[in-house]
Amino acid sequence: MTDEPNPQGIPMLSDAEIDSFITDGFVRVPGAVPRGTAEGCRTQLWEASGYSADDPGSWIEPVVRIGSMATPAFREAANTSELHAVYDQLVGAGRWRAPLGLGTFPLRFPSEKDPGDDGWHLDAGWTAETGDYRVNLRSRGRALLMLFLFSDVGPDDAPTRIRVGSHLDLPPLLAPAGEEGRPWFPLCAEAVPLSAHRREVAATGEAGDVYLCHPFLIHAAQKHGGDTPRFLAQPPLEPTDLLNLHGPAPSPVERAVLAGLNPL
Ligand SMILES: O=C(O)CCC(=O)C(=O)O
Repeated sequence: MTDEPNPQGIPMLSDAEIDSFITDGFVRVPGAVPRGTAEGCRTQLWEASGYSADDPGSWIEPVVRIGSMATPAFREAANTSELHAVYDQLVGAGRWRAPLGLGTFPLRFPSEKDPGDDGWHLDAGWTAETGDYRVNLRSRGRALLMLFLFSDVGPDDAPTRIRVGSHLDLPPLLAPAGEEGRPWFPLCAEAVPLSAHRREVAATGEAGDVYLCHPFLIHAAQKHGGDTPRFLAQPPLEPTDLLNLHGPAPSPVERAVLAGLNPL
């Protein structure tokens, strides 16, 4: 984050961080959620999981998924002034909806078992009337993919894997499909091998860190080989409208889509 806060005294992303969001597809905001708030959220997630933090014998499955949480602690976590400032920087002021809570939460526990949900993918934008998940070039339904860390996540604690720059591979696949977009499953089947050459990084960090990712970023879960259960939320940031790819001042999310369409 830059040393120069905005006029309200809130830290902002530096120009270099915005440039790396455009080329890499993500930026980490350390301490975006105060540690005490993140710890309070984690306590509520333990209660919702049915497992006990003090009893590893109760951690039976490698992954427990919690749908959504909208208690004051989670609303606060999603809406810190620092995050609002960064949502403005990446998506545009007035172009996103303040989250009413957070979810979903894949909670990952140390285990020898295969979690069964660790395939590479991008997240879908919206659900069509037919029930199928879809994605379009103007990213209907999703302004960002966000990864909220609610536990300290080291390299062995099942950090989400990210293919750096993979969001740039999607626009040429989506452009011919126009506003209707493409069904999510066959889109992943095409995009995942295309991005296989991309460098891989792990979304490690501390409880309270948040990764803000381009909506087209290819990512994957992984098996937990460490000791500390990994607590994470992976919500979308909802847009107020579709991306505008012909405007005079494209946002960083839009600039990345344009970069994918017109590589240098
Ligand atoms: O658990 C993770 O690290 C990521 C999970 C994920 O990408 C998903 O469930 O869509």
